[in-house]
Amino acid sequence: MAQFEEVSQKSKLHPKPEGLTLQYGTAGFRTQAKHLDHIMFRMGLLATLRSKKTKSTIGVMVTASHNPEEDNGVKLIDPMGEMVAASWEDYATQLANAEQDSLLTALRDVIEKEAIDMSQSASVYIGKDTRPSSGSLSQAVVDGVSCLGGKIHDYGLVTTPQLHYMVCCCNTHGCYGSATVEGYYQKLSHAFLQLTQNALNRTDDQKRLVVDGANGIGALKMREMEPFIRSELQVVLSNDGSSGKLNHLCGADHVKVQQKPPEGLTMGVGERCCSFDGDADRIVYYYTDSDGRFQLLDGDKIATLISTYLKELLTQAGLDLQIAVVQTAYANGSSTRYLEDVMKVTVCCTKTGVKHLHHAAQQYDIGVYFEANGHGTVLFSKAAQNQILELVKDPNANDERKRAVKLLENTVNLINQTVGDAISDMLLIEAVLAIRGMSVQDWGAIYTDLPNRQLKVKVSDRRVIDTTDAERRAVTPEGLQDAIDSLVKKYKQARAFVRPSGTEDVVRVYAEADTQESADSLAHEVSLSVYRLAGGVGDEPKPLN
Ligand code: NG1
Ligand code: ZN
Repeated sequence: MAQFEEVSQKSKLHPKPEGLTLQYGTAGFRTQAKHLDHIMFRMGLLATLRSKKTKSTIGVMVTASHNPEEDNGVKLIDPMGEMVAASWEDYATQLANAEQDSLLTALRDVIEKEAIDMSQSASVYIGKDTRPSSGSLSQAVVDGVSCLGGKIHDYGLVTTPQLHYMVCCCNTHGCYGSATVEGYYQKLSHAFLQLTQNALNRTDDQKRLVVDGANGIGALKMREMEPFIRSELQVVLSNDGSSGKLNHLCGADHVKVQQKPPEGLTMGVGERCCSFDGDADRIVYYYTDSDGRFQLLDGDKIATLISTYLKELLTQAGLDLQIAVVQTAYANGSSTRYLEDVMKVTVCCTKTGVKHLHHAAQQYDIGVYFEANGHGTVLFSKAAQNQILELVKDPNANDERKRAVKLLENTVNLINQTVGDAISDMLLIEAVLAIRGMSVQDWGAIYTDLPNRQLKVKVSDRRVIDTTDAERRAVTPEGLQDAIDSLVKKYKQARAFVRPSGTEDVVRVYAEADTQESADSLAHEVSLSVYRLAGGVGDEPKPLN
């Protein structure tokens, strides 16, 4: 077939370095940009096959999110804007690792297994972040798609969630919104302005928000969106990419893991601030309190704020819909306790990685999911959305119910249900705070986080660690979990777990306890156990203080 001939020819321009193997991990392929050209070309091929198979538009996003500027990565987006189906992750890994001369065989294998009709047309949406390598890498994706005759829409620089949104808009034929960046701004800003009409007498100070754009695509897109929302939100943009380096000492991951403010940002006492990550699918908030202490409001605090707000609206609207919060093992113990004991909402814990949370959240009428690092969104089932829309139209509903359901309707429209979205989450948080008349301090005081620490340990092969119970217990190597259990017993209100990272070549260690000193010390001791029992490399982990 002529198509295969072209694949064979073009693939020579995107050769695979012999022996290099990569895995489609928690968030697609992610490594140093210089190793990714062949991966991009091949993901262009695979996206085209996926499009033929699903008879829908598929997305390909070139980004390495919060990772360093020198890295890059690629993620495939399925028709409804969600992460690509798990079975296709395996195809992605097979195609990526096929040596140059067996690429066609690997391709034919997918076509055969999935019974793909190669005469079917294909359409692929492509987006990229602001990394220097993203331009040529997204061109390699284009090459892959065109070899197999796929139609391409290259959106150029967009945030990851914007591309997810475009794919969903396209495949729902405009029901979700119009598949343009302008359409995205219009949909979100309209819902935001409708919501903030319910907040009375806000001062300019209350409308002010300091945003750390991580020197990435989120900053660019925030600038574009700003005129649409200016009357209700005054964004002070820092780390806008004009001088600083992407994700370097800034951005959501830095702030969350280091538990300190980003560089390049001036924070007045009590001022509301937030940080995006490098592709704007994560957000965390923070402020400095009157004692000069840094106060972080992470994904768990966001989930709590949003689920409390939604639960209240459901009661006011008289709608009987089940709401649940989905977390991972990294969720602060205080947040889980607050949600279960005080808020009385269902809490469910899944493995790390958005696809697991997303899937779990789909099981409820309303599923609020957030990773502690600030990646998350809210999913409304079809039935829930229909009930909301029916009540909006019900002429017999009283004023309280009408107001509440109108708020719910606009909240649904403001949320990017395809994936966690820093811009959409930010606007929702701003609207909720405004409607409820809450300051960032009020929000922070909902519950007090248990002091915690996250560390990384280098080992020779992180796959020696196998986990169970949503990654909260290590099954292998032998003796590691026993060691962790006895360390945890030494501290008060303590919890610790370890798991191999899906995006970096490290083992992650998490510990929490009653004081920061205890959390730090426990995290260090657990790191030492990992180092000793799981094949640590390099120097032994050193104590933090
Ligand atoms: P890994 O490297 O598997 O821990 C990290 C984050 C995930 C998720 C992915 C994708 C932590 C502890 N882990 O995964 O939550 O966001 O990156 O970006 O934050
Ligand atoms: Zn990201």
